[in-house]
Amino acid sequence: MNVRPRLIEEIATPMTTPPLLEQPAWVALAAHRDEVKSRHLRELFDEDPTRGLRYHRQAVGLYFDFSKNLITDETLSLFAQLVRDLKVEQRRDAMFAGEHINVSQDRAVLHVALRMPKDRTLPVDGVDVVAQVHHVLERMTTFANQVRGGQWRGHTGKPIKNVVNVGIGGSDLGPVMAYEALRHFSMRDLTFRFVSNVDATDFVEAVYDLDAEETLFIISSKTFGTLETLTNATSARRWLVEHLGDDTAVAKHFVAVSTNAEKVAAFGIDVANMFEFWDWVGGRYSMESAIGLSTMIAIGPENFYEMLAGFHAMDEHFRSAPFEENLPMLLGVLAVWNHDFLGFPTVGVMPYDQYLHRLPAYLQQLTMESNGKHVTRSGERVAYETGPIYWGEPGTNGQHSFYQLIHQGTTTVPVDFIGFANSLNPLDDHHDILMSNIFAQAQALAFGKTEEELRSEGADERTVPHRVMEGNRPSNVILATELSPRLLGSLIALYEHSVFVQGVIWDIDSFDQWGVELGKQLAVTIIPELTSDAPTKLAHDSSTNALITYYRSLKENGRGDGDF
Ligand code: G6Q
Repeated sequence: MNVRPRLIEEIATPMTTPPLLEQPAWVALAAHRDEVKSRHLRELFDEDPTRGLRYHRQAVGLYFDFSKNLITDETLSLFAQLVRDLKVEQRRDAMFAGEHINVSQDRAVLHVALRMPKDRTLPVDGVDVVAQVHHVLERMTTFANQVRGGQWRGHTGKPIKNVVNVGIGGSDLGPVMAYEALRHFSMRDLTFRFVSNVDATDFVEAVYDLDAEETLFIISSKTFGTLETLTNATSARRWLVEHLGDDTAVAKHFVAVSTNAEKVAAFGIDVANMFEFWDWVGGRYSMESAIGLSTMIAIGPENFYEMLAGFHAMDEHFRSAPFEENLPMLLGVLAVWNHDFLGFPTVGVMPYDQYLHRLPAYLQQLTMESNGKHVTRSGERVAYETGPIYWGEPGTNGQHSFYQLIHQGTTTVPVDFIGFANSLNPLDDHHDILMSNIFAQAQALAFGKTEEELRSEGADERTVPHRVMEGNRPSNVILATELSPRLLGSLIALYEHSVFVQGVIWDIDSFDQWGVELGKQLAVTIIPELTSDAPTKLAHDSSTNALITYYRSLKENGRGDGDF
């Protein structure tokens, strides 16, 4: 497959299709919403006893039940039309073909190439990216095996026992989420730590009990220019050199993961110890690239390849299944339905699996950094809601705190419940208790509890209004056999592609992140103003001026009573 990358103008201005709000299917969905909004999930389930089965799909090891959404067959067929009219499938194919669909950065978006099998080829701009990917995977494999096998020795000859990933955002959340998720498969005599925050506490606590002689730092940064990561990496280098008393120790204790060999070398890491990736891998889509080096060391190359196979299986499903059977398409359009048509501003992601406790944070970046955009691909202000807020906590913990609002608050929160048939740590009846809560919570959210039911249960009349659960609150349930590297890959790819589908519908660039870039620049101008010898006259707004001045005086005299 060899494609001519389309010119940026060709992609950014596909004005053969009318804007979203004028799309006939969108207009029809808006009218349809008014009908559906008056319905209750109780009625919809009563009218169709097969609903729970009809609105479920199975693919790539996942059972996806979306029956407890406020939808009918018409909702799905209107979305099928919308997806067709907006050429979502063609845009998907353009991504897989390496076209520059990240329009504002004029880049291909090819995380799907990171998990293509070795026998595939994908020439982009004349280079086979699959061959590049596998070349790096092989280098990672050799290195991971050396560390795991104790052949990679530190400066004093001791094998590595501790691996510290230093990175932030996409260079941290994937590695930490994957390590936690797959800890069961990890090599238990290695210790893994993840340092992301520029708050020194993060670094100091991470290395507090580590022996420098046995510690390997993986400096993960796509650009190798991110202030937080470079600050932490510099502190890590100083810590190591202080402990080992020799500058040359860096060679055996630091490796880099980056796209920027020059900056890696300038930092003092031998590029022979650099694992490469490419500008067509977005940070939040990079956990299965070399950014996953810590994951590979933890779970071993074989399991890492299994994870890649899981990603790839979902890629193939997304690429080939018709809309009606396509899990990412369905998850994506349901998110648009709940957000744009029913007006629900957030999505709760509740994994009922302790190993997935960092999944909500990971998905928060994936979804909100991708689809938190206010202009279309051609730069027009959008006239509709784009990305919802994602948040969540593992069950059952959340049930004892914020689920109250989900059940009885005035805001509706659609929930994605994620659970497994088998526990990796079977212990008495823990797992059935855990899973009974998914089923019960989804049921209670959908069907609620009426006054009549409460009275028939003998509830004290005064408490009846307080105990009523209106129900009609949507949820998805995603079930799988058990958490495994392969399953994790498929689950992440499901969300990645669902984000893609939403982004195409909203006609936004899901693959840039100018808001994050802004954050990287803003602090830099203020840093020099926080030192005691900086000029006292500041040129910001009055609030920022006062805050900086107060901070400086508090820092200098401990009382904050300086002249501000
Ligand atoms: C991800 C974002 C962002 C990025 C970090 C770290 O999609 O671009 O979270 O991953 O800002 O950037 P570096 O990897 O370049 O240090």
